Amino acid sequence: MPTSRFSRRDFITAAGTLAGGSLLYQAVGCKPSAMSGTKEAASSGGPADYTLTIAVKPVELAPNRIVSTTTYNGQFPGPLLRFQEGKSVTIDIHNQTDTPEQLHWHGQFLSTDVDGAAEEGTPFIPPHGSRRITFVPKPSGYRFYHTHVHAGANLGAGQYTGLVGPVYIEPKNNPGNYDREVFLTLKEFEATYSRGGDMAMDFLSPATTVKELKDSGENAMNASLAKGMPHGFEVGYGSFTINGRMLGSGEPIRVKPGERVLFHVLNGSATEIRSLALPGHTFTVVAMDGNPIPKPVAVPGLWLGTAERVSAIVEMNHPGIWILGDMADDDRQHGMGTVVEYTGQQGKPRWVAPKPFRWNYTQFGNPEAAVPAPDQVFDMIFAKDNAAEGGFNRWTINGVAFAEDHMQPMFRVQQGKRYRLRMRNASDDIHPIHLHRHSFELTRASGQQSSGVIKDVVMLGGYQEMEIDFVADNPGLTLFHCHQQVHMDFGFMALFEYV
Ligand SMILES: [Cu+2]
Repeated sequence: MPTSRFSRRDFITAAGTLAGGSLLYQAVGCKPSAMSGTKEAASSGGPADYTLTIAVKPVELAPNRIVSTTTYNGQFPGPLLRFQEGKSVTIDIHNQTDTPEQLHWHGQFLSTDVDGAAEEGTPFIPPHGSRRITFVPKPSGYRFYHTHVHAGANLGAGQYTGLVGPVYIEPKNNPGNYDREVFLTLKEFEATYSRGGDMAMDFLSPATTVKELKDSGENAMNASLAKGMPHGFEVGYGSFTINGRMLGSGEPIRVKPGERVLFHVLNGSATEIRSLALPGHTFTVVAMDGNPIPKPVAVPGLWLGTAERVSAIVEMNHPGIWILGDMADDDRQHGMGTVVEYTGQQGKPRWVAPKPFRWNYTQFGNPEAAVPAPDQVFDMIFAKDNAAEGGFNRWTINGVAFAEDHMQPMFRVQQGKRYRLRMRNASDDIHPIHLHRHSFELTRASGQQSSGVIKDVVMLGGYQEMEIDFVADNPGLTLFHCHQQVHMDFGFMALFEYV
């Protein structure tokens, strides 16, 4: 039974006293409390339910490792916002920086005036200005909020900053067989560029690549290199954190044998794919991107593309002091981990790599169940034009790079119809593909059929194919993009319009 219901007031108090600690989001033993008081005030033009202030602040990642970055409310991650499904909330957003901001409510079905994407028409939060927004949160589950501005070449802007925070929308009924919840936001800091560099994707299954896509991508790359072009810029990082603390510097997650802990894991990276394992333990995945999967599935570890979320229960049945960390040794050693400490155990935290395994989205679905036929199929080819834009790779969807002077909608949909996106990746990079204001159902990954996996971000591997379906049920301009900042900023976006 869940024991964790943070009220807004409880949260604000807790955030004030625990800021900087890795246990910030351990919601233990907080009693439910009424939310009606502030709600009435808001509807009468009084105080908002929540206030988020965007400002540059120091963030202590580890002792004597303090970075300067843009934050929500002076903390990283931003405060955990707990909403109730269907209950209107009013939020004041103050921008204390010199640049216009957008706050995107990732994974929610909102209108374009509050979704938080200028491309859809959401007004900016002006520099040194404010904006009050009101919306009805939905759907229930694990969502998040983050900045949604163009960073371009500026590694001090957009998602390279600390502008990320978790959202949990309480369902009207909340059956959950766990003892408590722990929210984990995975995030890197101190971004720099390198030329080229391979992105690991051998974790994806099926590993099938399409020869035609590979030939096309390799020919384009070889032609570019033959002209004397360098490899396009890629982003790397100097420090890696969970809940803003590097491994070894935060408070451990203290557990008792037999406890069932529900981890809500968010990859808050601007560009990276992350993994997570806990030696000797199994993750039982119950939801992906906040949406329950057809039946729980046990896996030895998690993989998350940029902006993906996984909710998984871990039964604490292997006493010791363990590192819950990224499976990439280098990233874990640079901070991507936290410590899980059983009551009464002593010693140094230990890491043991899990046996190699692959991440197959279709294992979380119903392979047998048929999905409805779509009313229309949109074919999409994603391609890379190496180093074509001032040293950055330019990205195209069906040959077109999205740009400020090139924002006309590429796809037209009609309300109520079901659409299938047949996505083909003619590049060697992995792309976490995101659709705003809607969820989609994964229907095919590298030739394997699937149903019942409902997401808002999905990783498409290099030279691979995938199909996702969505129902056009939320009118208004709808942004579709790769969630990697350095891809979306250099063309990898498109708009759907309702006609
Ligand atoms: Cu991408």
